[in-house]
Formats: sequence, structure tokens, C-alpha cells
Amino acid sequence: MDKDARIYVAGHRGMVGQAIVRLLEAEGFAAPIIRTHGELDLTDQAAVRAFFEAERPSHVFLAAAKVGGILANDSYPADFIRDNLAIQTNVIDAAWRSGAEKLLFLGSSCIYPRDAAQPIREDYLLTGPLEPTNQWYAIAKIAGIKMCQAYRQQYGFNAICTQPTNVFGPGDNYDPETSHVLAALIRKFHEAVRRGDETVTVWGTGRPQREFIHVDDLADACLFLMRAYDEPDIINIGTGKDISIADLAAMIGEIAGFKGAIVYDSDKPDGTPRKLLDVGRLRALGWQARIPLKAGIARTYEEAAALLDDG
Ligand code: GFB
Repeated sequence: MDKDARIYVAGHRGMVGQAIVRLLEAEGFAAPIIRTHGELDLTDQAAVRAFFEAERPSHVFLAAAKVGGILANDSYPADFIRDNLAIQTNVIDAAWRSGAEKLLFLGSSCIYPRDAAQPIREDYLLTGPLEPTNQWYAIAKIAGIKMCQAYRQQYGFNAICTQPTNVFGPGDNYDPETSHVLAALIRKFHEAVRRGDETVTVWGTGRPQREFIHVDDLADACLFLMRAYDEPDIINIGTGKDISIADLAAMIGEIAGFKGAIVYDSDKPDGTPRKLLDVGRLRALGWQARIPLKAGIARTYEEAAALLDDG
């Protein structure tokens, strides 16, 4: 991909899209094409086609999606399946129609069977039932993967599919109801310390294991794959290490300087017991995550605390 390529970053206001835009800028690429939601509704097929016809991007990072944590996924199943199917269908199709050279689709580790063997290899896709709390989102993402593969097979469109593990970092959503766990815990511990609370409540049992990648590492992997990977097979993006929610809570509590007790709300769902990705395929290509979990959280904590204190 040339430095003056016409790159479109779909979802540039989201955590992942923001990080991709930051990285492209830092690497000296021409300013990418971007549109806010107000300027272009990606669920509107006619508008998306017209945009692609007018702009004709050569490379597309499809980082636009409706995302949320376990409770948001479970509470708004219709929104998650409808919006994601519409966004990805419109963008993939319009990119191909307007002659784009390449598209990178971002999936998710929740596409894999709930009880998949660990670490999860790419070929475990569609070998078992999904986790019920996020099956709607997962089915949409699986449809996106299959659409990329179908467009490659029938039309020779170079669409690649990446499956990132759970992501954290700057630009995350800190809403207590709809956020993912890492952002939620940053907010809970920060507010508890500020208020002098004696307890912090963590959802579920604390026993599930999750793998977390810093969004700057994820953006780096996406750019790497945009340059170096042209295969139909899906490819995992992760760190190769996971941590229990209880240990994660203890780590964030320590970073926040919280001295009280952590309590568990078992009325809230645990979700998938474990989803550690096998990152052998990505490592074999020569890419590895660089930001250690604790250092990445400490950095994110500082940024988030300033933001939360401001408003
Ligand atoms: O990050 P999270 O919401 O989503 O939750 P998933 C991960 C784990 O953390 C679950 C626990 O076991 C939660 O019960 N947890 C503990 C909390 N305290 C909290 C809290 O305050 N907030 C939240 N949100 N969780 C999502 C999927 O699954 O992961 C999406 O629903 C997507 O589809 C995303 O794949 C990456 O990791 O369970």
C-alpha cells in the first residue's frame, strides 16, 4: 500500500478506527478518507454506494460496527444483528463495486464456539454452538467473514478477515451499562477511590478468562496485514496470553490505589468461560503484540481518569 493510497477508514470515531487513523498519520500516509455518522449512515445502502462511487478508495479498513459489552449484547440483540449485517454488507459490496483493491474486515473472537478448545485456532470456526449472550453479534460477524470469502471466490476481491481478541485503550466506551469489562472496571475503581467506597462490585463470578490487546497493537496488526496478507483464511489477532476477570480486577484496583474489597454479583452473566486465541498464524507472518497488559492498562487508566474527572 503506497503512502499516497486512497485509504478509507470506516468507523474512525470508534476506538479501533481512531487508532488506525493515528497510526496511518504516524507512518506518513496521506490523510485517510473519513465520514462521521451524520455525514454518512453506513446502514443506508444507497448512501454508501454513492459515497464509494464518488470517493473510490483503494484500501478500506472496515472498523465500523455496533459494539458493546456482555450486557449490551444481551439486551439489544436486534440492534446488534441488524446494524452489523447492514453496515458490513453495504461497505463490502460497495467497496468491490467501486473497484477497491483491498478491504480489511474486523471480526471478533466471539465468532468461535463457546466451548472451543484453547487456544482457539482459526479452523475452529463453525465447529460448535455459540455463546448465547453475544450470538447475534457473532452471527453478523460470521456473515461478514463469509461475505468476504464469497466475494474473493466469485469476484476475486481481495478482502481479508481479522479476528481480534478483546480490545482496550484510548477512545473506549466508559458507560457502565454498555461498556466492555476493562473500561467498566477502570471506571468503577476510579470512582470508588474518588468517593472513598469500601467495595467495588464486579459482574459474574470472576472466573472467566479473557485475553486483552491494546488498541495501538491492534491497529499495528491491521496495518501489517493490510500490507502483508492476501489470503482467504481468517486470521486471529491477540497477545497469546489471558487473565481471569478476578485477576484483572485486582490489577486495576492496584493501579487505581483501591484499598477496599472486591465483591461479585453472580446475578450478572459470566459469558464465555475462556477465549484465548491461537496467534500462531500471525506470529509466523512476523507480527507480535508489543504493549504489556499492565503497562497498557496503567496508561489507559491515566487517560480515562482525566476524562472521567472532566465530565
Ligand atoms: O467485556 P465483556 O462485557 O464481554 O465481559 P465478553 C467480560 C467478562 O467480564 C464477563 C465480566 O464475564 C463479565 O461478566 N465483568 C465483570 C464485567 N464486571 C464487569 C463490568 O462491570 N462490565 C462488563 N461489561 N463486564 C463481549 C461480547 O463478550 O466481548 C461481544 O459480548 C464482543 O460480542 C466483545 O465479542 C469483545 O468478553 O464476555
